[in-house]
Amino acid sequence: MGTLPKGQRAIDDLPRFGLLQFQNRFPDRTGCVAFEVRGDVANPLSVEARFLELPRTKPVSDLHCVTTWSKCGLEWSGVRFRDFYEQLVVPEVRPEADARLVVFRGQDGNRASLPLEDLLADDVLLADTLDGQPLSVAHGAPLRLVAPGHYGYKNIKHLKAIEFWRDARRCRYPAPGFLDHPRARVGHEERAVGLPNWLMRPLYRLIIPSTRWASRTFLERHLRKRDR
Ligand SMILES: Nc1nc2c(c(=O)[nH]1)N[C@H]1C(S)=C(S)[C@@H](COP(=O)(O)O)O[C@H]1N2
Ligand SMILES: [Mo]
Repeated sequence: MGTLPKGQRAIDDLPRFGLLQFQNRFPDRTGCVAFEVRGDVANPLSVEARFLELPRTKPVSDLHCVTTWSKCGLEWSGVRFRDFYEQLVVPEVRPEADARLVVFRGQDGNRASLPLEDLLADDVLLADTLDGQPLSVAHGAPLRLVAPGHYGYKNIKHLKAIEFWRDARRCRYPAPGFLDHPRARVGHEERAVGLPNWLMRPLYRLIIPSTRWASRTFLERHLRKRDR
């Protein structure tokens, strides 16, 4: 077994996880991949079938939540963000040269931003399957970002839009700003802005059990209603 990044602890399951205000919100459209590409761009585009023409890859990676849990060895598949950017975004959507801040928006209202340079790394994926199955509602149907080098909260699920902006103020994180590190690199333990990790780790650990419980309870209720 490899060693985990600093401050992380391995768990055996993959919980549905996230900020309290999104735990009772669910995607309307989960059947097939469909999202908007827009921002400071020449030609905004709705992507559906075009996604299926992009080259696919099947990486294994670890998911590191900023609250300190890590789930190792997740088998995703999908399209490398870099291939999506180079083969579809650059030639067709044509972002302005300095539009290098990328915002991801989920159908549940959650959102996050990352610098374009971080997203062009080899291991960043737009994933539509986990363990060989289409993504579940719990884990991001129909499409999610998988950026293993960045804390979980940057890995937006249920993607409905990917935006390329010049200005970082385009994305207001749905929690106090100091909890949104502009890069949130796991390897540099960029957990919060201006607060030390010795403080953030135990505070975050406290909220894991209640978040797990609430996320699961809301999901079960949603699936029962949906399947009735
Ligand atoms: N749309 C959306 N994406 C999201 C979240 C969310 O609540 N909504 N939670 C984030 C957080 S905090 C984490 S740790 C991971 C958890 O992914 P999982 O629920 O598949 O385990 O998703 C991230 N992406
Ligand atoms: Mo998280």
